[in-house]
Order: sequence, then structure tokens, then C-alpha cells
Amino acid sequence: QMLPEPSLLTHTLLGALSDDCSLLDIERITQSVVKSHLETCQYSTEELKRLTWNVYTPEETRSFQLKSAEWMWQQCAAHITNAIQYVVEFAKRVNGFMDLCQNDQIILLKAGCLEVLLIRMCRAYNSTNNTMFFDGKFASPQLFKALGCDDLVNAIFELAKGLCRLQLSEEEMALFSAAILLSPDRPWLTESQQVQKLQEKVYLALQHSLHMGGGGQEKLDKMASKLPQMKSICNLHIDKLEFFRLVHPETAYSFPPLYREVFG
Ligand code: CLR
Repeated sequence: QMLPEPSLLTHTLLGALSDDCSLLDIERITQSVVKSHLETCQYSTEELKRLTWNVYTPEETRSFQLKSAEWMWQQCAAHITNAIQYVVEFAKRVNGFMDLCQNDQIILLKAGCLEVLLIRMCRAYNSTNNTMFFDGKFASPQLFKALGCDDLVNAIFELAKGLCRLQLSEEEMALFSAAILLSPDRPWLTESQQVQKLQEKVYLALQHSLHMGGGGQEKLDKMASKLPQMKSICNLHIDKLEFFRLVHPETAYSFPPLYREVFG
């Protein structure tokens, strides 16, 4: 007996990849993820370039260093919360994300938004003077001294330096962010199969983009090698926040609700 064409068996065996992810699909996904990234990345490259030489003076840096830990934490929490809102907007525009159940959307965002922020951060980092865009000007790691977590701040700057060296294009950053957001191994996901399917497509798009850009597998490996560093920064941030909450419960209680929900 002849099998009907196209074979149902082939269809089932090859599954998602060959069937609903043609080159056209890959290009469509790439275009839409890049567009979402650019529309939600808070600062354009032109804007950041224009501000490159807007660096905090030693006096300004000193005055930040003399602030209380409470004040500095509050400032940083406010900036991070603002940046998270843009990451949420990005997630909402990633193909298929809004089709997931709300439970899974929340889990993916809680688990992935700081990692996405850490990827985006390399756009706001200047490797020539080791400074990061913070509240309108470029700041050195020392400016954040009052937080009392030099190890965390140094780890963040170190990651930014490493990511900067990879010279990721906006397209690579966008697809890398989407792939991390759509991690099917986050605890408590109810439809991780669905998430995995979405991630596979984004991952194919990233591979394709890297291949086109001439980076290839080597660049993908280098990007993946940053993941443990990002994980440890996330854990360190949770530890520092927990400690801060112990010492200054009232201040921690007054942090923006979104910050408390994501990291609480
Ligand atoms: C990352 C890229 C976003 C915009 C943005 C907003 C807040 C910035 C963050 C970037 C980089 C890291 C940053 C943060 C505010 C405080 C934090 C400068 C540029 C520093 C490293 C201090 C860490 C504070 C801990 C308490 C977490 O599009």
C-alpha cells in the first residue's frame, strides 16, 4: 500500500523543524524579533554614541560614593525596574510569547528578564574607559561603591566587557535575548514543550544570522559560554538583595512593586 503524499510518517518524524520552520519562517522571525528589540531597547545606538563622552566627573562620582546605601539601592532599583518594563514589552512582542498561558509568561519573565537586561547592557557599556550608562551619564564601577556590593558590580562590568568583545550585532543581541527568554527548562513551566518549540525556531534564526554575519558556530559557542556568568550574577543579585532586605527592611519594602515581584 502506497502512503499518501506528503507522508504522514515523514511529517511526524521530522516534526516542527522542516515542517513549520522554512527559511522564510526564519527570516520572518528574525525581522520581527529585531524590530521588537529595537523598539524596546530604551536607548538607540546613535543616542548612546552621542553621549559617549558624557562621563561623570571625579567630583560627581565622589558625591555618589558618599550617598547612603539606602539611597543608592533605591536609585538602582528604580532604574532596573524601568529597564525591566522595556524587557516585558520586548517579551510581549516575541513571536508566540503571548500565546503561552499567563502562568508561563510570568515564569519566563521572572526567570529571564535580568539575563535579557545583562545582554542589553553591553549596548550601554563603553569598553574604552570601562563605564556604563547610568542616569544620563557614563559611570565607572567605583561610582556604585555606596551599594556595598563591589563584587556584584565588578561582575556586571566584567560581563559587559566580555560581551562587548563579542561585538554582537543588534540582530544577534535580539535573537540571543529571545532565545534566553524562551528557555524551556525554567522550573514550574506548565507548557515547556510549547516553549521549547518557540525557542528552537529562535535558535535556528540565531544560527542562520550568525552564519550570514560570518561568525558561525564559534561565535555561538562564545555567546553560550557567557550563560554561566549571567546565571551567577543573577544569583549574586538575589543574595545581595536578600541581605539588604535584612539590614534595611523599610527601604526594601519601598522598592518598586515590579522590582519586588520579579526578585522577591
Ligand atoms: C542595562 C541596559 C538597559 C538600561 C539599563 C538600566 C539600568 C542600569 C543597567 C542598564 C546596567 C547596570 C546598572 C543599571 C542600574 C544599576 C546597575 C548600571 C544600562 C549597576 C551595575 C548597579 C547594580 C546594582 C545592584 C543593586 C543590582 O537597557
